[in-house]
Parts: sequence; structure tokens; C-alpha cells
Amino acid sequence: MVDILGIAERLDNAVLTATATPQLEQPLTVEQAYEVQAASMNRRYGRGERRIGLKMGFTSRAKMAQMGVDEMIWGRLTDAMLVEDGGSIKFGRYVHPRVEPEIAFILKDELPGQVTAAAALAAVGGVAPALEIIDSRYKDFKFSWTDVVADNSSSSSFVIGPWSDPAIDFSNLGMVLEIDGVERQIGSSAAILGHPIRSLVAAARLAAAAGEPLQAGSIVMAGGATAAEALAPGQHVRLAVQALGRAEFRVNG
Ligand code: OOG
Ligand code: MG
Repeated sequence: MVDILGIAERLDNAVLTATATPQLEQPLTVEQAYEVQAASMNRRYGRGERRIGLKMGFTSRAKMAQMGVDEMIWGRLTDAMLVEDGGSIKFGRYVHPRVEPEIAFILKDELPGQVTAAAALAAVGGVAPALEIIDSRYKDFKFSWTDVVADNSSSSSFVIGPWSDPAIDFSNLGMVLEIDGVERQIGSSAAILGHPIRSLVAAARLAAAAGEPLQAGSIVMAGGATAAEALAPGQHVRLAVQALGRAEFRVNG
């Protein structure tokens, strides 16, 4: 028997105490992993956090290669995870945070189930440069595919830059991640499934399959375009995306 609620509590406590937990003792099935994720998120909603969107993971080769997995995952985003653009995070509230450059969408219409790329684009109200701060709750940032799903796909915080009109061609935009003014990762939005809109198509399908179809107003993070970079106190992190602008934050001690 797999203790879904027990694992959810253990992962949630790891978040609350910013302490790593050992890898899970027993392998989970995909269904069990998403059940643990839902149960741990229910604990957060119980504390007053509000669901505001969804994140996609492992949508680029660079991310799959860095973490040694080859299939997409998704996680749930809450209002408490959103960090203001230009704001700061407290390093001590994380286990071992990393940052990665992403593209975010905000929906102006709901997006149920199976949709074409054109239909997905038509539902987008804005597209923005975004930074995801991931923080695996597992020791040494090591996990199996199902373990990371259970851990809400490592989602921890995110920063969203200015929203642009989705009429801009965002299929192949240069993305530069700088830490303290030094270029650390350079990539393209095309690294995200060949075109980031494909990540939104997948998000719509997965969210609907989970019984939580994407709503108008939902934010969707398309996934890291490059490998993630480890964070340290005192750093200033900035992402510049060609044509879309910048998103940035500071890491306080
Ligand atoms: C899992 C989360 C993956 C992405 O953008 O690919 C992810 C991890 O790498 O810890 O957020
Ligand atoms: Mg990510």
C-alpha cells in the first residue's frame, strides 16, 4: 500500500521547513504520483493559497538531459509562488533553489482538452518572459520521474515579466539568462518543443485529463528553454527575451 496522504504531508513539510527529504522508498505509478501532488496541493489550498495556473516541465532537450528524464510533467501554481518582477526571494526559505528561463502565457479564454495550436494561440491574452525558481524537495536534487511529479514538479516560485501581445512571433526568440551581469545560459524559445505554443497545447490536454481544464485568467509556464542554474544568496538574476523584454529578481540571504 502506498500512503498517498503520508507522502503528500512529508513533501509539504519539506517545503514548509525548507529541508530536503530522502528519495521515496517505494516507486509510485504515474497515477499515484499525481495523486500525491494533488493531495499536497490540497494542504496548501487549506492554508489559503489559491490556484492560479500550471507549469509544464521537461519540454526542452536541455532540461531533459540535465535531469535525465525524457517525458513531460506538469505541476500546479498558486498565488503564493508568484514573486513580483524586480522583487526578491529569501534563500533560506528554499532547500537548494535553481532558476531557469521560460516563457509564460496568460489565457483570456478557457482552453478545454484537445486543442490545435491555432486554437491555443487564440485563447492567449499575453505572452511574457518568465523565470522559474525550481526547488526539488528531494535530497541532492535527485529524483525519478514519478518522484518529481509527486513533488509538484519541483515548482517553488516564479517571476513574470511584462505581458506582450501574442500576435508577436514568439516561435524562435533569443533568451539570455544572466546572473550578476554574467551570461549563464543562452537559448531560444524554439527549444521549448520547437515552439512554446506546443507546451500550451499539452498543458490544456493534461489539465483537462486531470479534471481541471484551463480557465480564462490561468497562467501557464511553458518550461525551461535551457538547463537550470543553481542560486546563491546575494545574486541578481535577469532574463532578457528578444522582443518580449526582461524579468528579474534578487536573492536575499
Ligand atoms: C523538474 C521541473 C522541470 C522545467 O521547466 O523543465 C521544469 C526539475 O527539473 O526539477 O520545471
Ligand atoms: Mg520549469
